[in-house]
Amino acid sequence: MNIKLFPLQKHGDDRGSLIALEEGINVPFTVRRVYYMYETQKGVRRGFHAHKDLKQLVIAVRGSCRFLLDDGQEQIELLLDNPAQGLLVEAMIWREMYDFSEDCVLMVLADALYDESDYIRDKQAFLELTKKP
Ligand code: T46
Repeated sequence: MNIKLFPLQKHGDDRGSLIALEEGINVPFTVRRVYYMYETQKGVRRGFHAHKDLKQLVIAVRGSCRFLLDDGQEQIELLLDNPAQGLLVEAMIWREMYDFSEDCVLMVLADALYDESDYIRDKQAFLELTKKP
């Protein structure tokens, strides 16, 4: 599956921790947009879409949540619970996010501006598009 979960270098000292996100170094694309979700309510499931082209790096900067990722052939579930871990999600991956902790802040770096026409929100259409001949 076209995703990657990788460690982010932590600069820690007795004052605390710091992580730098740098284009071309640990962010493998040009960052055109950053957004974050927080105060996600208990029991909420978000996402339910894939992107035609968008590439994103997702980091749980605080708290935790689970991801269901599906490329049309296989599904995997991941727990994001570490601000020193990045989840790179390429295009054409169906995603759902759930089990948000109360304090979860999920930050996302994206390689394009917001564009509703890049979303595939119909699971059946997504499965058709990703079906192997
Ligand atoms: C994704 C997952 C991980 C904007 O106006 N600008 C933005 O940049 C974004 C991301 C959203 N919005 C608006 C569109 C909706 O009215 O904010 C509202 C909530 O967005 P959405 O329902 O798409 O949120 P999620 O959590 O289902 O999905 C988001 C991203 O949209 C998506 O690209 O991969 O987080």
